[in-house]
Amino acid sequence: MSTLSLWKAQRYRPVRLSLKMSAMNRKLIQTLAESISKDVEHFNKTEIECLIREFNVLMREPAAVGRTVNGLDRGKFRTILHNNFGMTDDIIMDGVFRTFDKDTDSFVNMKEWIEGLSIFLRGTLDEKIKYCFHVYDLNNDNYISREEMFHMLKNSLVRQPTDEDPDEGIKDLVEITLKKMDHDHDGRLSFADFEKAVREENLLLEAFGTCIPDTTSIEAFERNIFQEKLDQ
Ligand SMILES: [Ca+2]
Ligand SMILES: [Ca+2]
Repeated sequence: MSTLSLWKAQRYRPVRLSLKMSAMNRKLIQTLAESISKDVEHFNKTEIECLIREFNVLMREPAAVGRTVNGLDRGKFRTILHNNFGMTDDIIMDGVFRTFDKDTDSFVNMKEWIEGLSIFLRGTLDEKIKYCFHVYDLNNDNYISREEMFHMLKNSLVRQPTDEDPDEGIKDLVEITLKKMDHDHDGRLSFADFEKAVREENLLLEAFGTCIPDTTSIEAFERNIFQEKLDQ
């Protein structure tokens, strides 16, 4: 082989290889999207392909040393919520993480990411009621207790420095909220209580802290993932 043809072979082989790999990748992503789309509402197949690519980009950022991980960990997930949706409340962000991490292995895998986003970005009222209840049920026992309400409200309210006993004000707020939402008067909110109250007054959906993004940040997030990628 002449030097020139050797040079050509070396030069072109990797290119061909990477084209082949990206074709394989494309096929793999299409197959994955096909299978995920059977279980996910609100996204079409092309959108799911975009979400898979985005997930792969997010996963490429370095994980903790020496660990192979199968999804986004809590820290990475919080950063995404913070940077894209302006969330700052740690208790709420952990709650959102819990609703995404359906198999409770402490990682949000690709399917959990896409399923979670379908409700987070495009959920119906029914889906959002279930989602918010789950976010607010901090210990996962199917009730929002007085203690949980207190914990969340205390964390989310801006306190006045002049308040003598700020906890008193929050306790009052918990009691007012219970009066409004605790339909069966057992001193805690079941899913039925929560659902009934929210159907009567939609604003109560986020009674214990903002956990659904606003329209502007949803639009920006979707534009970034769907449109720009589709334009390429
Ligand atoms: Ca998981
Ligand atoms: Ca609970």
